[in-house]
Amino acid sequence: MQLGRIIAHFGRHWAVEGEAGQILLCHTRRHCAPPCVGDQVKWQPTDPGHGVIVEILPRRTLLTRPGRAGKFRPVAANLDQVLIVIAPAPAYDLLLVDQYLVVCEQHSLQSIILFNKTDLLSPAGRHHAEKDLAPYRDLYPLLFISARSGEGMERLRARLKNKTSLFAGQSGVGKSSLLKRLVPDKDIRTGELSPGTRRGRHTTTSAMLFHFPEGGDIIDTPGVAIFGLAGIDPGKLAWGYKEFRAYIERCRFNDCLHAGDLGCAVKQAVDKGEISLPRYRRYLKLLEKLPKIS
Ligand SMILES: Nc1nc2c(ncn2[C@@H]2O[C@H](COP(=O)(O)OP(=O)(O)OP(=O)(O)O)[C@@H](O)[C@H]2O)c(=O)[nH]1
Ligand SMILES: [Mg+2]
Ligand SMILES: [Zn+2]
Repeated sequence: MQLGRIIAHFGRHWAVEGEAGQILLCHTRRHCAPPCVGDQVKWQPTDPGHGVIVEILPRRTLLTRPGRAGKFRPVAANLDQVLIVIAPAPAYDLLLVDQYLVVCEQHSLQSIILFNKTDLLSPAGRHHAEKDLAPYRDLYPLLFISARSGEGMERLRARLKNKTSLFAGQSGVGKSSLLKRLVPDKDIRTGELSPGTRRGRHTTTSAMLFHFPEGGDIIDTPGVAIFGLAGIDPGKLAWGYKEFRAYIERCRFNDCLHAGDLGCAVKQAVDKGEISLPRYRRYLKLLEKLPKIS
């Protein structure tokens, strides 16, 4: 029996990196729970270049997504942090950012917000973006970066060192392009935005783990599909807005949904300017979305 790490997933097979750095294509034993990228596993060789995964070692953290029949599917294991990438094109959607943040809070994962493609911003556009993102400044690390010009890449490198990080974000925001800069000698595919819609083309099709030369690992993903809000209890959503937490206990009713309920300390904090109004509005929107998607 040997130890290894899952670095990619292809249908019913997983690529396992063995301790000697060799890569094996493995399947799992029948009835074995599905492994995912980032898992430490025990495996046994079968044919040359092939093996079978016999055990998944205990996970430090596990990011899951809602699957069929109310079940959860593992997305990535043993992560330290999630890098939420947004950009001026395709246009950023802060409701989606909040959705990612809530899911990360739920899984006890650190989040870092990366505003990529700063090279595309005019000075006025930059000012506008910084204002839009200001509510996040005190809550999460926020870096303005560019895979093209290299802005902010050193600060990003420092954040990635000796951590296991996962890229999340809409198709076309530049996740794979950033990875290419960070892990230079790898053959990583990136894709142009569609000329008409200015949206990404879903170039990356499965999660894959790469080693960061300075130490640590980075997982590239197809982005949006892996984060769902399904399974989040409406009563727990507010907890995912971490600046609300200090107020939640002070609401008059302990089942307060902070949506116009009587004696709501969260709403009072919004009125006093202690909680950002746009963040609160997005909370209400997500709350409204919840029952429909879970
Ligand atoms: N101007 C500019 N373009 C960038 C930057 N980063 C990425 N791009 C471009 O954005 C497009 C999409 O980049 P990708 O790296 O494929 O995006 P992705 O997030 O991996 O997309 P998916 O794999 O589809 O989820 C490509 O045309 C890149 O060249 C940047 O910093 N500035
Ligand atoms: Mg990609
Ligand atoms: Zn309340």
